[in-house]
Amino acid sequence: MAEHESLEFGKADFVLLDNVSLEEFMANLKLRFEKGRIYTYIGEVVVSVNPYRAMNIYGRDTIEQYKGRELYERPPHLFAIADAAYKAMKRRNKDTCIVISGESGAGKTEASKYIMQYIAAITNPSQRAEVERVKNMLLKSNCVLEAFGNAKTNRNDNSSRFGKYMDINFDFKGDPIGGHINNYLLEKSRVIFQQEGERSFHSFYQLVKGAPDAQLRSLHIQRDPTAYTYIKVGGQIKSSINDSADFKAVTDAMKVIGFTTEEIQTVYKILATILHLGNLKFGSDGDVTLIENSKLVSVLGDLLSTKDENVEKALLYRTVATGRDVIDKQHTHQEASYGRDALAKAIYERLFCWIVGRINDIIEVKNYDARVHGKNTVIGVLDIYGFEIFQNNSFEQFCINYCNEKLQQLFIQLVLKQEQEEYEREGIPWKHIDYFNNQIIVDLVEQQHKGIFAVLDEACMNVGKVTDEMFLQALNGKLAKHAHYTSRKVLKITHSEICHVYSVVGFIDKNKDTLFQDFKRLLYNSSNPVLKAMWPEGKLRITEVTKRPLTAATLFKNSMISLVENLASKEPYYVRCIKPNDVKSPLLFEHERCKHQVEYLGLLENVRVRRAGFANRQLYPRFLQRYKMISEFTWPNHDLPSDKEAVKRLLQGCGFEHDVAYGKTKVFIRTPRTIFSLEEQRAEMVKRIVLFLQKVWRGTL
Ligand code: AD9
Ligand code: MG
Repeated sequence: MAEHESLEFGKADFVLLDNVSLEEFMANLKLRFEKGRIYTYIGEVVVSVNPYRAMNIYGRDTIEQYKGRELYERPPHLFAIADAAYKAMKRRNKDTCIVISGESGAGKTEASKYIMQYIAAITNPSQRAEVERVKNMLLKSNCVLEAFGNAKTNRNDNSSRFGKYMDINFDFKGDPIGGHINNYLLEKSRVIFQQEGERSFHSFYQLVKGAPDAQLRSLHIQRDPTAYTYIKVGGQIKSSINDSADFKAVTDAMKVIGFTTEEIQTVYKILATILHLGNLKFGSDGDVTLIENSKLVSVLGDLLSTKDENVEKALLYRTVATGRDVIDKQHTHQEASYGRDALAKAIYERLFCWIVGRINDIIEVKNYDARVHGKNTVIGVLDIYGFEIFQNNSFEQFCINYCNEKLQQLFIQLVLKQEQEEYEREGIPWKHIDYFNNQIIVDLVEQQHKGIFAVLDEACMNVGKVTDEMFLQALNGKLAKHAHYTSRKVLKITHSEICHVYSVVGFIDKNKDTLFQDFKRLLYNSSNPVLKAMWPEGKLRITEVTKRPLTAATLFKNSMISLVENLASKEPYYVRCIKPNDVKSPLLFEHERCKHQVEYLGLLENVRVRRAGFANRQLYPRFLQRYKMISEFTWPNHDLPSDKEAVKRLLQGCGFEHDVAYGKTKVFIRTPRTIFSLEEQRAEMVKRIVLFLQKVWRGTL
């Protein structure tokens, strides 16, 4: 258990605390942060505190130190967890996943990148060109996704505004052969609006600041981000990020991944389209709605490769089917603005999903025949948007925070609940450890018929005009008695240490997420094949479109449920990130702030369960299969009445009796050191057996 680490740096594993109390936990966390030890274990869980400074602990030599080592042999590190997940996958042919959680700015995305770098660095020792190519594409995809999916918020200068789950596939040798990315609900409202002090997605500023003059000219864009309404709403154009250099890096990354020139050009045309849309102004002449700056219409026509009059018509009219008749209905001023904003959001979201889809096409596993090469296994890395509460929280925060509750529930299920249930099932003496089970909060949001999402969907189904206010009243009616729901003018959820407050303004609209059909047809009819391919549903005629699409909340809920199912089917490893302060300082450990996170992440309960529990457990036959050669009672076969008796005998012989417990079907081992020692003895015996056999073969015995 990292004994080589001196105690001056605190305890490397919280399980080793003298007393498991919040005070001791916090003192250890603080001491380690101040000494530059940002990682600490709780058994196999890594607790990480954002250092807010460059740390010299991710280089080649550090990677070498962790490669192939057991968790407790080296100081706590993300690399050790990555290695453990990799080893488990390789040794046992099991799919594993690494779940990274923590609030916004706590360091999840950085952690996910270090983990991927580590995996890339330790694989493909024979330098196969194809594997190198795959690894390079996997790493480069991060840079592209961050450009389009991340933005500066008031919590984090590089905040992920989408959830990302990436599978890396490995062949039987343990080398990466491909991957797949799932993305979750992009915060597309940011395309048209940002809170004060925030920015839109990096991609826009990168284009305006970094694109060569000729390219900007062809896009009709000026080199001045403040000229574009949509990306200056937050009043924050600058950031700690170098947009101009990033433009080049992202374009290069797209090329390396395998985007064609036409595709890359289309990507930038779409960004330019959005910037121009934001500047489009509507006016009216009597009853007629007009576009004031009509010059922009031809710019849009050019960028979208379609006729100007089609653009103008789609912006000002919508086609409505009344019985068998189809008529063009003119938008009011307000409807036209609404339509324009919906279009800007929709094309950005579609672009983002298309980018993910293209990356997936390119990185997906090809030419792998499982019958020849054996099963290909997977390590999944989950990096989502962290829990966040701003001055003003809307539908997006509600979804993001629900997603975090869902992941916390998975952690509870796998780490706190199942663990305790297993001891009870196996008949191991056990004193139950209490924890707050947030299932009730998850239910409050997602339950069928009664949950907040269900009430929202119901409100959106109503044919008449439903306002956000009416939705809130419906919630109050249905949930008034719920212990964790409070509401007056806002929607409020309280539990343990957390209180989420949301304004319901915009919920109905964002949930319905309507985009006039006319826009879909406009984009589908573009003569740019890349753009056209993004809008296949534009093919439908107005009379063919009848089915009501699923709401944003339902789509998100379904994707979260399947994400959690997927994670639960794999062997999970956890990284729990903590944000030490709100001012991005490397020196400040804000006690209350950190304590709060330790509490709601359930870390103390994690230590308690872990400490009272056992690091390792194995079915008796499996245990024997691996270690039987180290005992004369079990090698080559035992004659005891059961495998359980045989395992007892073996462990007694090794002197580990005090460190184990015998369940009904499994042996439980308390400390990793015992396993380590068993492994050493086994390796020694294997060596001896091999030598012995070699001598037999050579006839020298
Ligand atoms: V959010 O939920 O996407 O808003 P994250 O992903 O948890 O959030 P992120 O990884 O983006 O946070 O980290 C925020 C910032 O903290 C980074 O941009 C770095 O400046 C800083 N950071 C985080 N981890 C490290 C690290 N290991 N070393 C140095 C770090 N700096
Ligand atoms: Mg992030």
